[in-house]
Amino acid sequence: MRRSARLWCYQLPMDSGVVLRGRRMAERRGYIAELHEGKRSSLGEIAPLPGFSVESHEQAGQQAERALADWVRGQAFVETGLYPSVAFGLSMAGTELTGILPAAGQFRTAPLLNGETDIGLQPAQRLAKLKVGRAEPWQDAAQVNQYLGIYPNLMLRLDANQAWSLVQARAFCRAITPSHISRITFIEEPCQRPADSLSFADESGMALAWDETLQQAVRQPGFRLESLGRAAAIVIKPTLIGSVQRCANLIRHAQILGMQAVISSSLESSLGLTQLARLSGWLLPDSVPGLDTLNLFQSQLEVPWPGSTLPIQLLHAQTPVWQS
Ligand code: OSB
Ligand code: MG
Repeated sequence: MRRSARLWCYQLPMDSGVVLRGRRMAERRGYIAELHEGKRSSLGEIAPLPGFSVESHEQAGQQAERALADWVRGQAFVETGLYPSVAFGLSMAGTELTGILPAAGQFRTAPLLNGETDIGLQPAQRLAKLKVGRAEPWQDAAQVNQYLGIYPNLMLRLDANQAWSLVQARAFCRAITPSHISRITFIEEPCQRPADSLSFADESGMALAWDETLQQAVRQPGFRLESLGRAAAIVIKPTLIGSVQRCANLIRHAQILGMQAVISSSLESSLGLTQLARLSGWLLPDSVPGLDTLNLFQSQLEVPWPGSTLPIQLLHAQTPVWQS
């Protein structure tokens, strides 16, 4: 069947308050790969996340062009040697093209709380996510206590982004109302050092999730999930991990080890985010993904997120940066 492909480049303005690893992010840049084969077509997002991805925007674009040119000439996508963001975007477009990726998805995600306890949450909300580690540990704990006190059915995922020493993590835990500990489904990366996070989880009884530690460890050749040490969960950011196949293998491995897996956003546009919701619904039908990042943008891209009222920027309003 006849193949053709295009590569688009997008730039989306972000909300003024988006800060990532201490850097303000005024806009998000990335690429969209478009595949055509016979009558079918599909899209995939390639958007390295500055400060998190090893590859730059430019490196990802150049590699994507080469891989797409090979694909148009009849080769299959080979993920070895591809940057994670490129492997993810191309394999996503591939699974959509062949109809493997179901159209239905898990669009119910864990909402990111913004620290104002009086707003937003429906009384029926059962799961939300709260960032900690930015204020003093006792202040974070007070906020957790407040949310769990106000919403008796709420469970919380916490994310400290490796902010604490073991001493600070202990101070946080001491200030949590003891009966609330079991309503923290997990805390992502409490400590600067993974070994301290493991000690903290052991002594506090709080369930631990790897995020940064996992994204970094998968880059080592011969990586094995067991080597990370016992945690209750792993957070998988496919743009930082790689192909759909690699994410699926990781999920299967986590399940064998009795770990929960959660698919999460790397600030993809609405196009990539809706595909992540479909990927999560497909590979993890019982899991709520961490995809509540659309509202950090001022507009969507091409594919709307169900129910979102943000304006939609269309790909075809631009010209592709490459085609074949
Ligand atoms: O800290 O987990 C993070 C998004 C981009 C970069 C880093 C992070 C995130 C998220 C995504 O928090 C949302 C989620 O995981 O629920
Ligand atoms: Mg995290």
